[in-house]
Amino acid sequence: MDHEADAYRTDLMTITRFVLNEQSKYPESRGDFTILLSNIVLGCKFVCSAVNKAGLAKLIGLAGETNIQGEEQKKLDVLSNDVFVKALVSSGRTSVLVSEEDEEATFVESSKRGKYCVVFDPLDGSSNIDCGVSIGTIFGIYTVEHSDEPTTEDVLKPGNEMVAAGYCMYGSSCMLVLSTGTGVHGFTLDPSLGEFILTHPDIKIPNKGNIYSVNEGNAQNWDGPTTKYVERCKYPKDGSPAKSLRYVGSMVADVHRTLLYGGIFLYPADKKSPNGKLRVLYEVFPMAFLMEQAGGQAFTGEKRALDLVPKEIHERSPIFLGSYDDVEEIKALYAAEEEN
Ligand code: AFP
Repeated sequence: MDHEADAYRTDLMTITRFVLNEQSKYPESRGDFTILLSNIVLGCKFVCSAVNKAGLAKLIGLAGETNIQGEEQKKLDVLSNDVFVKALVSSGRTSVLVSEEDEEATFVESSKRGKYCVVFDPLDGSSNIDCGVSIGTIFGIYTVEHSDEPTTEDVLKPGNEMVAAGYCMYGSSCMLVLSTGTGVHGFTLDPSLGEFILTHPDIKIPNKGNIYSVNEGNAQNWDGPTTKYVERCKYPKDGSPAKSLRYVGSMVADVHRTLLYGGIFLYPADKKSPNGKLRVLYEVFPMAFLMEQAGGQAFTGEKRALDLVPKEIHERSPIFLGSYDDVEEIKALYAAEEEN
């Protein structure tokens, strides 16, 4: 056994250390956010372990329930939702929870209430579970106005009021990407330690990328600007090389790649789904928050994504997010269409 190397590992920047360091910059802080985050981290570790064991534990398969989006729930979705709801409530730091899996918001009982609201998709990309493709948890955190009387209004706020957002990707490695409003940082789970270690400090998305990511099967129903944009990706007019297409169909995986390599992820409106598919509170907002914090942009086809004000907790919105210059291009196409 290499004791010297082992001792060196205790010097690593774990996510808990990282958040405690951040907290120490705010002398008035009482550690509530650190406690909340450590409960989210616990939930992620639990789901990661369940995802890894899914085949073994025969967790895969339908649980016989249908969620409010009309999708069949898989056992892992049900489990992940239970894991996060319990972890968040028991943190004693939350008042309102909104989960993709629950039709109504959950209001935490008064004895366990705290000053935060958490919106989350406990297991996004669940149609990819059975074939072992990367899936993930997405979350966003707000502060509550009056923790003695929380209401749905506490989460029906624009994304620019989020205090933190992140996702955990259960892939070839388990990675948690987090922003508390001061940049984006990536932590990889070291399974032997059970700790998330800072492996990707201060992630910055390249200003321009050579990958576009979209479900092209919907192309016949797209609007003009999206059609034009994708056409340009394939047949650039300025003589630059065509962009590559990559699409997993699991938002966490597609956005993670976009964040690290640059490029653009699109889930536009189409004739069949005029509001697109992705949910504002727990898909669009957290990913838009991370993109902006990494130096990219997120646009809905009408406005900056984080300026949307949702009216319902499960509202959807079209979304174009990624490298700054790539999003600028699609914004210009929408602006041109408006002028005509
Ligand atoms: P599932 O959870 O049903 O697999 O949906 C995943 C998702 O919400 C998001 O993660 C993907 O980006 C998007 O839907 C993929 O949608 P399409 O299958 O329509 O391309």
